[in-house]
Amino acid sequence: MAEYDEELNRLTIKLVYYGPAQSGKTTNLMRLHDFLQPELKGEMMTLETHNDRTLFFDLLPLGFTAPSGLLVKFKLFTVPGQVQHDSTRKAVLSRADGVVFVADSQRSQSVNNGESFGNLAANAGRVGLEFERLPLVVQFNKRDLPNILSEDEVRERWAQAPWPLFFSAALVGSGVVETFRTLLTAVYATLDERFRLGAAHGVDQAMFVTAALGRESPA
Ligand SMILES: Nc1nc2c(ncn2[C@@H]2O[C@H](COP(=O)(O)OP(=O)(O)O)[C@@H](O)[C@H]2O)c(=O)[nH]1
Ligand SMILES: [Mg+2]
Repeated sequence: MAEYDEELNRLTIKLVYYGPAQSGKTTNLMRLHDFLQPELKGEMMTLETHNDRTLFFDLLPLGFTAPSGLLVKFKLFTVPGQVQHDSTRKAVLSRADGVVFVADSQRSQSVNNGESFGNLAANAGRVGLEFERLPLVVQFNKRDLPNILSEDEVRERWAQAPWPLFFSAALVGSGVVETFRTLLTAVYATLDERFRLGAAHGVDQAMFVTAALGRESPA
């Protein structure tokens, strides 16, 4: 639920990277941060929790001004993946406008992926998000490693799922921007419904995505 500040005519959009411990959430955020031009991003910040960290940064810290005058900003977060940090995960997930679920492609991690995805669905409910309507992109990371599920296996397992699926190697930056761009596209659709971004504010999907990413990025 994006935060709309009427006085400042400002919309702040919250995007969250969720997933099991060590799947590459932090690496995604760092690569994305590297990719963005300096004027588009705030500093990478961390909130320390016992033996893990929540990372976040502001995207468009000065905001993007829509033709209507509406100011649009983004905040990007990662959650700590360890099972014991559930209260932090809930707090970070609260009021999220969109989520990237980062799964670890290694065969050994299948159970952890499944548990974490279940935890996402449960916590979405607990913080009052309607999981079925939450803009979500699923990313299978660490494609560079041996002993990973094949793309066909992943596609087969997720065949019934409605969410876009990406394959990435965040360590070397592959798939990171593509995943994020698709999330922005999904988030635009729900925000357009709620805040009439197109009709009332003159912001179409392409303008929204380009404002956040700052430039055309590799396909
Ligand atoms: N081989 C490989 N390692 C990765 C990849 N992405 C992340 N890692 C490594 O996996 C470990 C955990 O990554 P991190 O981003 O901290 O995971 P997080 O717990 O989900 O935030 C680190 O050592 C990363 O360098 C990847 O695509 N390939
Ligand atoms: Mg992390």
